[in-house]
Amino acid sequence: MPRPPDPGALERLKSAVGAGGWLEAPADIEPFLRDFRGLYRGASPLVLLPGGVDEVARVLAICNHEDIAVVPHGGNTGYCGAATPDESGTQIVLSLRRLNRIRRLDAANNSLIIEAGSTLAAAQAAARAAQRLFPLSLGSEGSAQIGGNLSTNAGGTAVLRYGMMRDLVLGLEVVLADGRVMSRLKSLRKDNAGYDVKSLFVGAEGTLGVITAASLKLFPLPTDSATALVGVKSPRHALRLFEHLRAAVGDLITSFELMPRRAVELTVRHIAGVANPLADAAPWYVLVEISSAADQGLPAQLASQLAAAGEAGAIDEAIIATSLAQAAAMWKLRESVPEAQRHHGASLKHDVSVPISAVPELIERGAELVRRLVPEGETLAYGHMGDGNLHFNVSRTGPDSPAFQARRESLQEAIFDLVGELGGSFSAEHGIGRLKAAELARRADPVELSVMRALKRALDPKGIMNPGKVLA
Ligand code: 2HG
Ligand code: ZN
Repeated sequence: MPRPPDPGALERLKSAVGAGGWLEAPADIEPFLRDFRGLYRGASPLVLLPGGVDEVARVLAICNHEDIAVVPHGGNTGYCGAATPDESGTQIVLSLRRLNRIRRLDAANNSLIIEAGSTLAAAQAAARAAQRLFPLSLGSEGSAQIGGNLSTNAGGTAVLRYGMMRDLVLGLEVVLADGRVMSRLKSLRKDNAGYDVKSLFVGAEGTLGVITAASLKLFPLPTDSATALVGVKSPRHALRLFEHLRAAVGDLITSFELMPRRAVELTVRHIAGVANPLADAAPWYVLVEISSAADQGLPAQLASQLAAAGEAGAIDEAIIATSLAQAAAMWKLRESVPEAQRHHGASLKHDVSVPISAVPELIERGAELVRRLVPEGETLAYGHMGDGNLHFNVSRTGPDSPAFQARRESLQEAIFDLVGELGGSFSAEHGIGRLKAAELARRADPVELSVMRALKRALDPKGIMNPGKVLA
């Protein structure tokens, strides 16, 4: 069991990272104590900012020896509180932000070795500079860090085509809880040398070790693409459109995002520079993008497929972006929905996934649950329909209130039960962190949970790595 660090241990930790590698003044450490959503406010005696993997290794060796709990910290954009220390004031925060070098880009091998504290945007830019694509794409990519993307197994808007972060990893460098460094940074598509150990650290949210660098997969840079905003009558119509496009253009679909009218209205109202390019207010909207690394006349293809979908009654209206700026404006409309929801008022959030065929049923039955259990709320279910991941959120106009928050548990229980019934997951792309740790303990398959606990004991026998997260 971790215990409070004594002054001597704190001094040893500071000298392990050297001058400029630690913070302890209350004003300096404040930003590390709050999570992005403001759900948690922790305390910590020390924030460490190691400058290299050797320093991370020294820090963990000391913490393991002294039984000091460590909370790895990336860009602090997570939704489940995984990067925030608890309230005890005994946990050390380990920020990876100084590990931000690009170690190697091999264009011929389509791979990039990059350190964990680099932002996702920096990884994308490095790939682009070499005429390659690193496809993970999220609203917070300017501040989210690669280590956090890996540790939460981040998803985003291109999962349908390229997969989640786990699918984009070729190798990892990880510092284990006892300070040993696992250097498994090979950039191979085929490597069957034993168990897939690196995969354990993806989605582990810093509970098994600290990821310090990764070898990531790159792809050809798309040179042809088409983006459209489509108005549809219902999620069932959106599903018909999806099936139509899948049959017509197959794997060229990169993104297929669903939004209700209310989400579009709130975004136009609250976010400067956002407009709805469609003439009529549709009940639901789909943002679809198709792309290819070979010139295939995609705008014309998308136009003719949308026309066919219109004739078949799947869609009501559509506009295809005629410039990169117009496509970017459509993306801004979609990516600003969470911020618009924040401006609008309090919200109850559920990051869930179901098979795409069950998305309409989830929305219909979920909205019914909201009407029954949260009469003062309104459903705002939007997200990555193409991969079955919805942010089934409930908004309340105006400030938060104890009455609204008091509905949280019963609604969450009902939504997660519904998701389970539909063969889905109560945690799709935002992770478990502290927020959903109790749910995982209740909802995971008991045998799978016992395997997770056995892995935790094996890799972190003293329980110093991010205690209270994932496995409560
Ligand atoms: C998105 O898809 C993000 O925009 C955030 O995952 C979702 O705020 C949310 O609920
Ligand atoms: Zn999302």
